[in-house]
Amino acid sequence: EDGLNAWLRYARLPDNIIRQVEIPSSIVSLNSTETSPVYVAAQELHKGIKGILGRNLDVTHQIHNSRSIVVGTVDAFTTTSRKTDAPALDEDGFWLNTKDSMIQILGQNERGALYGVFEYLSKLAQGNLTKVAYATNPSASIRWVNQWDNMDGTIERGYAGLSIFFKNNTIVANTTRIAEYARLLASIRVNGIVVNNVNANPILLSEENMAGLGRIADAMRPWGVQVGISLNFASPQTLGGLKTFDPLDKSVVTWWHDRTDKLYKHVPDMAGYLVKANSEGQPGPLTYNRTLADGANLFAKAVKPYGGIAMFRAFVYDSQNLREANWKDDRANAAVEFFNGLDEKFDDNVVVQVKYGPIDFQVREPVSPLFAHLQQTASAIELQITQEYLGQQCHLVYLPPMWKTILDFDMRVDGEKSVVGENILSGKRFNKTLSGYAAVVNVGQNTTWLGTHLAMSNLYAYGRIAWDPTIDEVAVLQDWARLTYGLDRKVIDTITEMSLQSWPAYENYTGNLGVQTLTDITYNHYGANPQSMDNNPWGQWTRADHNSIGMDRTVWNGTGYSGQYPSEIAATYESIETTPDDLLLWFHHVPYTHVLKSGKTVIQHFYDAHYAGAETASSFPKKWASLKGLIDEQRYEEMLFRLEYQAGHAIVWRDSIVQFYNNISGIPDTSNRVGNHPWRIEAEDMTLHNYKVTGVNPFQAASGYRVVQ
Ligand code: BDP
Repeated sequence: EDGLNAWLRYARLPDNIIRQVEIPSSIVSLNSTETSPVYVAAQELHKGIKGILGRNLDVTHQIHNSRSIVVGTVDAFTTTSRKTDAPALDEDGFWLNTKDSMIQILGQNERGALYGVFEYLSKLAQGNLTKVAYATNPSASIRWVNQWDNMDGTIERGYAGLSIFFKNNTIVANTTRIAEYARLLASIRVNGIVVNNVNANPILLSEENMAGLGRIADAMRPWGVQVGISLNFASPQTLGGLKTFDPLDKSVVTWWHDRTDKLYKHVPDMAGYLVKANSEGQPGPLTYNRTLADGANLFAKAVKPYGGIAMFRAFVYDSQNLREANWKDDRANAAVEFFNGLDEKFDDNVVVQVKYGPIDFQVREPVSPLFAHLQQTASAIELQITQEYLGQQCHLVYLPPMWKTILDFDMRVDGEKSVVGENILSGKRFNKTLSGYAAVVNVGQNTTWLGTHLAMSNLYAYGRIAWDPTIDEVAVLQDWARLTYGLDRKVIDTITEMSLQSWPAYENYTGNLGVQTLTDITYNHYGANPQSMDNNPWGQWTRADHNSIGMDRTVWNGTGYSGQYPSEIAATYESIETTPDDLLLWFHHVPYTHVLKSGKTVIQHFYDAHYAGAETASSFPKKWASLKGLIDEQRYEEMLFRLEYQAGHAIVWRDSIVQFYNNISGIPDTSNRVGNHPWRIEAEDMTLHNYKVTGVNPFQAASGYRVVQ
């Protein structure tokens, strides 16, 4: 198995389970148009049942008898004069009733019916034969993914090969993989996708490419996935030849409206736009002294007549003006500062898309305080499935436990319960209709989609969590594991154990106590390079010196960031005593000898955590090896290769970090491991053919400062 089918393998159940399954003899799809989600849903049902049970059911479009599985919208069903107990559903919601001889899979809309079919098949594929009758509705209306695909076919921060969408500055001719991706997304109830990089190339708006977007949308529409695009703010100038891209200039407004009208001719149901402005060198409204709201509203107005939305990213910061020497400078402050005073200024179809933490997808961050400030403005959280700072799919890191630290966090806005997922992103806390989730996925042409098999649990879980952020991340993982690898108990237990250990282990051997991922910050964001985490122009600093470490973000003495939270939370973070250990260095600058709540010093915690993390990673290949013969050879071997690599790389991480801080602090490890490199085989001690021993930069990445080249 090469991974292409992901969790939709529809592998045949064992005979003893199949014998217990009672299933109607036909499928009725209440829509006979081949491109409709309901039609596609019935085909999927046919395919799934054939795979899982080996039964070949008829598909018809009329209900002839009650022994059938009926798929359609509630409306279409009731016009057949049949009765249903389905309660009133929200948009995209569905009703699943397997208790009666007629199985009802009914959606509020066609998309909902399709989701219901995937739910039914998922139960069947897991051998779950319990009869059920229930309705389920999404927590939020926006459940999107973002792709950072470039027009030349490369993918920014993509680790699974070239783009399935673009090649040579145009849209690919063959949309097969695009439709397959839409099917995967539909199965996890994702309803929108932005297909191109937020660092957008205006060429996407050429006549030819707009027509190409139409083909992408045609391939994804049957699966209920609406297409949107990222825009480059300067396009009226760079592509349109205008003198300006000032968002309030008449010719600019006309240009955007005209392009938008043309786009909607090709993609009548386009989801909308996504805009990265005034960040990391991208143009934006601030160039003309206009506000971010002026910029966002320009696009919102253009898509409004078509029901589209303008997603506007909160990831706005000015790296030119950040100075580490200035104790008060702090990139973490940027989003709230830039959006200050704008909450009432955005049009109602603008959605501000906010990264989960205030910096940039680090291994641990506190929740972005901006969620508490956007009370009138619609907002969505931005998560990252592509593991940019988290091992780039070469390391197993199951992300939902990390996402849960954000989604389950109660921001206590005005002293009231304001849990990020349940209350804020659901729109309930501030009475919003538009709100939700976006995740940067970056699948590529690799048959595994994300570059490696186990990384797919993150994509699967993302969709399920966006639908219901209160869902148990372990249960979701196990659903995914059964669908992907079958029902063997040992397989499920082993994958569960490894996955749940993976994020804590990664945090242990990369960056502890909220100090950020101590990676190479210059560009690639991969591998250990703690010294690059200071004096860089991106404002990702640890402020480490010979005696102390951490960013003082307090109001009384530091950058003032903790004051951006609602008062109860601000008070917690303001004081060292009440800040949890795992965010200590995010909020405070302390001596290496500072004693944590755990009783250890900061420096000893660094040492111990790094040895513990690497030890956990070294157990992964052994655990995986115990599954030999229980899963197919191809996926077994490919994953073993990655896990062995991770085990080795975790040692490099460990030794780099502990050596660096041992050097800079001069404080010995009480267990006397630093410098002794347990379990490490020194390459320079081996007999080398065609290799030479040489120096290395950063020095701490190798024991003895030497590597083999
Ligand atoms: C950073 C990435 C960069 C993205 C940027 C963004 O390193 O490639 O363009 O975020 O989100 O994490 O805009």
